Amino acid sequence: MEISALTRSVVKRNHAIISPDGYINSRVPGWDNCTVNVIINEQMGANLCQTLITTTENSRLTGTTKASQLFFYVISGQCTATVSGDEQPLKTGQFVYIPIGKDYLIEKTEAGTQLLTFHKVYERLEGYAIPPVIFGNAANVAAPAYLGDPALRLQVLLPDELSFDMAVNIFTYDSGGHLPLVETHIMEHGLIYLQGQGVYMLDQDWYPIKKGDSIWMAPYCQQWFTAMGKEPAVYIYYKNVNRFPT
Ligand code: UGY
Ligand code: MN
Repeated sequence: MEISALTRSVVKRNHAIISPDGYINSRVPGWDNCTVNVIINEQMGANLCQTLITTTENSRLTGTTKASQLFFYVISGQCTATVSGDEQPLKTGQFVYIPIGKDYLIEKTEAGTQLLTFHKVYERLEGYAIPPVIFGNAANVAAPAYLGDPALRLQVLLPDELSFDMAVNIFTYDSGGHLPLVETHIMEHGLIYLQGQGVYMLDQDWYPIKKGDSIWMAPYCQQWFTAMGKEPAVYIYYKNVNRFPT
């Protein structure tokens, strides 16, 4: 029998690991007939929000983005997304970016569909328009080697333009591939593992990580990862970008 007093989740001042064994559901107004786990949030000390939604066959998620822009990514399953009247099917690996001030509706959900969301308060940049709605598919995004290492591939899902203040990227590491340096940076991350396993170093602590685990890294949380096991390790992550450091 498993001992229920154990977990791999940790919540510290500048990083957290949230593994599914610790999930407790939240009820979110407007997001009906689904299970919502709020994984990263300002209550934790973060400046972003990350949730994981698991649908039934008649889930309906509706609302209007206000201060925060919203990014939905289909981890598995399918649904449709309607933003400002434009309805598009979304299957595994597809996503929609919803800027501020837009009505959205997610419906026609296959039972058990898993949706990831990232939310960030949008910071306007003088002289630049608010970004448009973007529907996309990770399968169609180039995966160049990261810093010249073919064992690491980085896909950039949102346009690399100054009007965007958040990036969402997919990082793939072949088994044995690792970050080439310990990153120490002002940008914050939220992420979830889509596949594989490995070991993450966060602020000089070492953690085994696998598919389904999420991580929050505050600004300046030191970070390094190595992939291990029989398949590549893949995570999708958020990063705040492109604004003047105050
Ligand atoms: O974009 C990044 O900062 C990325 N290389 N960090 C990470 O994967 N922990
Ligand atoms: Mn980083």
